[in-house]
Amino acid sequence: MTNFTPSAADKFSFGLWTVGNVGRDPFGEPVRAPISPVEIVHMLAEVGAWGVNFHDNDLVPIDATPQQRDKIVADFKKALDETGVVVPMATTNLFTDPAFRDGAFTSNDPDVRAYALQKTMNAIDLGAELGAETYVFWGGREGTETDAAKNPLDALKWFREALNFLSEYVMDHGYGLRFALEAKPNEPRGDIFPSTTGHMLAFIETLDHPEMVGVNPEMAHEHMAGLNFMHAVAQAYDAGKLFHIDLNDQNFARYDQDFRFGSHNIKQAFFLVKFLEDVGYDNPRHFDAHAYRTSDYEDVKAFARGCMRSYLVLKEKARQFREDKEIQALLAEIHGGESQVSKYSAEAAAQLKARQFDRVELGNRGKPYERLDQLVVDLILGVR
Ligand code: GLT
Ligand code: MN
Ligand code: MN
Repeated sequence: MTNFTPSAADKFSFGLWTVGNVGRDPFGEPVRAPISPVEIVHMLAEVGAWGVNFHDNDLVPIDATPQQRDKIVADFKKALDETGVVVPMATTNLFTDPAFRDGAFTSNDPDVRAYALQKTMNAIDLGAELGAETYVFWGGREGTETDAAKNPLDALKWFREALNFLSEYVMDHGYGLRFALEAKPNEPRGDIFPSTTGHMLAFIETLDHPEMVGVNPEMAHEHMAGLNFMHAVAQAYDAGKLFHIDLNDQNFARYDQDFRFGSHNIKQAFFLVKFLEDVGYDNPRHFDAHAYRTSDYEDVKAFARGCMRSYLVLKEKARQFREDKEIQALLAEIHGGESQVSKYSAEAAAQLKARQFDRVELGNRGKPYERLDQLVVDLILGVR
């Protein structure tokens, strides 16, 4: 039995905005005093995380002078060197500043679209300087409240142009970064586009350099849309596009709660971890969550430790699932052998057409999924 201590091999990361979240919400002021990026790096090292991610302005304030920027970056690098914490991912804040009130790459204002590109190029430089290998695009303000105002075909065209431009920028500078697109159906916009991981996967194929663009699915965001997160992750993986993942938790049909991973939908979390471990997912495991507003910073550490611990506990449960004789015997029975039809040939089609099926008998075949599912529930609840 493991003691569930995180290690670098787990690739657990947190954003500066996650453990550094001050607890502001639409109805209330911050409840925690801001802590500096340097302090956050030390806190992450203390709880055993591997990586730290940031938006440009989590690290460097939007109105910093070049001298201030250089000092902040030097202090941050020193904290990374002292702790061994790495920067796997960086991103751009294209949603807080009022300039982005109608979006960034998809704003109706061409000056804003150009400013968003400029801001992202600078942020990519910053991410590359600190060693990031993945660059996330979360378009929180890319969307509408009224469809009278914006044509989604224009928005898709502008978003595509921006990503094509930035792909060339990255290649031109030899940065070796990969892009990961993160979807969310709504909030803060009435509707955000593209809205789900599935939409993103289809959109990627329309880009000039689809090979360098994947997705960053977030559990809470797919749950907001009422979808099965593990299925979205599996489709991204199948397409070779699971470059990054945002782990957290979320009650269905609510606002973006960004709860501690494993805090709410334990069964979905189990099947997700099982999937990632079964396929040998080896990219960062980022916890894009924040502590309850009731927490102080001591409790924020409990939050961060809890995210990682739940992942590792579920990883151990996934191992037990694989080694459980009763579960495996049931699975073998359920799967019923190899496919009989796969590749088309005229002969295979003719043979299949000639075959006699006992449709009634097929319809009478039950599946012991209740038994199987209860075994899984027992396993998760720790009574197996
Ligand atoms: C913001 C959002 C997240 C995104 C982050 C990256 S910022 O907190 O809610 O889901 O992953 O821009
Ligand atoms: Mn979220
Ligand atoms: Mn996220």
